Amino acid sequence: MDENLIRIHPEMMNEQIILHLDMDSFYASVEIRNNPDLSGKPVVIGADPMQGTGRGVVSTCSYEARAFGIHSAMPISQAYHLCPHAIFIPPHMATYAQVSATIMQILRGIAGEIEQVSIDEAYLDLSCDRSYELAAHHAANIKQVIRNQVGLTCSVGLAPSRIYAKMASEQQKPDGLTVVSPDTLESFLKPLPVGKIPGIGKKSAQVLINAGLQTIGDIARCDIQTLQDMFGSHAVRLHQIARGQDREGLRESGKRRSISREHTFLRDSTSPDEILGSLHTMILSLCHELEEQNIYSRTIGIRIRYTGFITRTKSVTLMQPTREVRVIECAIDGLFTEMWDRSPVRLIGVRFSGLIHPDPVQRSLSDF
Ligand code: TTP
Ligand code: MG
Repeated sequence: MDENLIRIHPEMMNEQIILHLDMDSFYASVEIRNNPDLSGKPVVIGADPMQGTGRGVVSTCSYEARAFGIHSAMPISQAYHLCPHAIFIPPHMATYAQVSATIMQILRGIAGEIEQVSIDEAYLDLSCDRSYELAAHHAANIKQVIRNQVGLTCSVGLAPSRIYAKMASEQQKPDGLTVVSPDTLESFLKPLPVGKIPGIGKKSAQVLINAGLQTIGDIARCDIQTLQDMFGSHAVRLHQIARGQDREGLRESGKRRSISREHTFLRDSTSPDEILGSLHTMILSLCHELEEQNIYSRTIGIRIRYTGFITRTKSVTLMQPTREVRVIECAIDGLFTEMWDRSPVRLIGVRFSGLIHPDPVQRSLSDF
C-alpha cells in the first residue's frame, strides 16, 4: 500500500470531533496588529468616551483593558472611569470584515466545510482525523497558520459536540487549545458553573442556583422532573448536555461533506476482476467530479454488501488530500484486499469524505 496511507479502521468506530475557534479580543487585536505601538496597552474599541460623558458602549477591548474590569457591551463612560488612560478607538468594521473573510477562507481551505457563527467564530468537523491526538495536532497547526498568515491569535476547543467544543475554547483564552475527549468530558463538565453552558443566560443561571444547582455536575445529578418544572421542554436537552450525552455536529452548511457511488451487480459476484473493475469505474467518475468542483478528498472509504445484506465499511485517511486516481486506487485496492472474505458480493460502494475546498489564500495543502 502507498506510504501516504495511514490508520485503517472500521467506520463504525468513528468518533465525532468538533473544533470551535474564536479569535481573541478580535477588533482590538486587529487594531493592535495594524499599530504595534498599542501592543501591551489597554485598548478599548467602541464609541467616543467624550471624557466620561459619551453614551455609546464598548464593542470589545484588549486583555490588558479587561484587567481593569472593562468588557463588551459596558457603557463607554463606565469604561472611561475604570481606565481613563486606556486607548479608545472607534470601530473600523470594513477592516474587521476583511480580516474575518480571510480567516474563514483559511479555515475552509483546511476543513472543507465550516460553520461560521459570527465574525470571529467558526466550527470545523475534524472527525476524519479519527483520534483526539491527531486532531489536537491539526488544531495547533490551524492556530499556527492563522498566526503566520493573519498575525492574530485565537482560542480553540476540541470536543465530541459543538456545544462542548465551544465551552472548551472558552476555557483557556487567549491563545488557548483545550482538548476535551469523550474520556475527559464528564470530569470537564462536572465542576463548571451552570452559566458556562451556552444558552444559559444570567436569568436561567439564577433559577438553577436558587434551586441549589451551582455546577453542571449538579444538573447532571438532578432528576428530570425538577428540571422540567423549571425549564419545561428545554429540560431534556439541558439534562443531556449536563450528562455529557450531546453529540450535535455542525449545523447547515452550503458545502458537501462527501461524495459517493454505488454499484449493485446483476448477479452477486465472486469475481475479483469484476468487482475491481466496478471499483475502478466508480473511482474514475468520482475523481472527475472532484476535478470539476476543485475539491480534494482526505478520506477514502469502501462499502461491501454481501448476499443477505450483511454490509461492511472501511476507510482510510490519507496524509494529504488528493484527487489523483493512482493514489486513490491504491487505497481502495488495499481496503478491498483486507476486507473481502471471498463471499459473493451484492453491492459495492466508494465514498470520498473529508472534502477539502481549497481557496486562493491557502498556500500549500501540505501545511495540513
Ligand atoms: P467575541 O468573540 O465575543 O469577543 P472578542 O473576540 O473581542 O474577545 P474574546 O477573546 O473573549 O473572544 O466577539 C467578537 C467581536 O464581536 C468583538 O471583537 C467585537 C464584537 N462584539 C461587539 O461589537 N459587541 C459585543 O457585545 C460583543 C460581545 C462582541
Ligand atoms: Mg472572540
